Amino acid sequence: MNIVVLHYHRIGGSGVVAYEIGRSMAEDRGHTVHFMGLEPPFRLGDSLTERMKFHRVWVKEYAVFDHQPYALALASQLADLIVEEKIDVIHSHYALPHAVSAALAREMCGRPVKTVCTLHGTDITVVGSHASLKNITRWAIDRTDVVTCVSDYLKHETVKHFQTAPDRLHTVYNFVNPHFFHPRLKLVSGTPHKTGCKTVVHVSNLREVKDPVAVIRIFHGMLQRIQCLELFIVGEGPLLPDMVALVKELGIGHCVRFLGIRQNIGPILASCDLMLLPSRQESFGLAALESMACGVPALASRAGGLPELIHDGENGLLFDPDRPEEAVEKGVRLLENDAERKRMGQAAFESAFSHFDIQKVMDQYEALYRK
Ligand code: GMT
Repeated sequence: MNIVVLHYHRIGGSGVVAYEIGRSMAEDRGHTVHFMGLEPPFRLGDSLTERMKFHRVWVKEYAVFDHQPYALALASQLADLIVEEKIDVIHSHYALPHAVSAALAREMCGRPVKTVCTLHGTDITVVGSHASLKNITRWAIDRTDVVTCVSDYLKHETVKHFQTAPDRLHTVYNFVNPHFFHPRLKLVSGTPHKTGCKTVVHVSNLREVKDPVAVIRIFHGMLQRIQCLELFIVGEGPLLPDMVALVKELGIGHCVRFLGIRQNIGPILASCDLMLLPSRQESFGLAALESMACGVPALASRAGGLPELIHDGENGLLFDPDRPEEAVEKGVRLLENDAERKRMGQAAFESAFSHFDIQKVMDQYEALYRK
């Protein structure tokens, strides 16, 4: 099959999922995959091949525009690509604007290409359901042949916000690539940890929905009970200044390291003891799954789709996001109990690769493409 993948290139879950599906369809299953966007997916590097191509979308700058019309430029150039490359399937990641551009391109080019859209989260819960974009989001969902959601929670939210018929929505969970996330990646030397200290890690784009300021508060609570403890923050985002200010106010700068954006986070995750994810909204929580795949249990909020991958007390820990003291209590208990942490880490690893195995998920996507 000839497949187009419409993706966001910035570091983030939907970009990772889009790239990994494209890569696997090309490398493992022999399809030809055309990534299309403003920049190549961040993991693509120089691995372009005859089966894996990238098409940059050109956007015309013009003084009349306050905002460049990316969605329209994408639709227009996609219409050409569909015809030139005899495209069979367009797979949009994140409804806006990709599913809209795909629907417009199909209409424009006259070729009966099929469309798939994977809804990732805030494209439904925050942006798509906002009054300013609701109609166009519903229009795009209705015109897409196959719509997938990364969790049952997101499926439920889509039905709630857009009254989509539930049988039009397929839950296809996210997955993890063992090449990037695995316990064997644990750093044996060159680890940034202080000797003997336990380590907590948080990975996100530090936006409001992730509640990254709560990470600092919960960590501070843990620090009252465990003397030698370090926190690593991976990522950048709008709440970074608030986090830095709180660290300073609490006087815990010597225990907190802001690592910024990292391309390869597997070795960092695999070298930590606990992943902390206090999100207020999380349709799936790919960062939690990546940490589980590294054998590191996640302590996460009971929010969105997180309980679909984390089973409290079995392969990780859940807490009420309105009760940070519950997170402190559960986190401290696990950090102080090496045997239990090891058992839970093993259970996390096993569930990451049994329930979220990349090839099983690719079977599901490929079956939907064929359908
Ligand atoms: O929807 C977003 O906030 C962006 C998106 C991303 O690109 O990181 O995150 C969503 O998609 C991920 C991949 O499917 C999920 O793991 C995240 O849970 C989801 N984020 C939210 O729902 C807040």
